[in-house]
Amino acid sequence: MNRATKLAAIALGAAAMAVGPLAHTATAVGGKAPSLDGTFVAVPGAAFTTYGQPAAVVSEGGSLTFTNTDVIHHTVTSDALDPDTGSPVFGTGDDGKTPVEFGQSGDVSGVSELDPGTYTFHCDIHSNMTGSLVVVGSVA
Ligand SMILES: [Cu+2]
Repeated sequence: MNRATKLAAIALGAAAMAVGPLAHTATAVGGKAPSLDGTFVAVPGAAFTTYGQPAAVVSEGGSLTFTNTDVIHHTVTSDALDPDTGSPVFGTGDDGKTPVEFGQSGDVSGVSELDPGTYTFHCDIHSNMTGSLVVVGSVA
């Protein structure tokens, strides 16, 4: 290895070290998925198939809005019930099973209180409508 090659190799090594931590940071930021909160949609014909998307994804502490673009009303209602109140752990409206009229949107209450994990839900009116809510924790 001549002197020029040796210098080039050293420079390459330094460049790799400089890029390494930056790339790692970019990956970590991307992996955090910080802005998953959003909307879960029921599409036209949902009552006869499913909600039209299999899962809603929110970040821990985030919120979820249910948008009903079907032609009849639906709820998002957790399968799990609060052992103290007997009410859904999360769902549309204050009682967790308030129908969202077609063409309307409604908040899904209780979502911000959930620990990271996967939770199943259904439509309180159409039991064939089922879906999952994935709550993603932050990557420390
Ligand atoms: Cu429904």
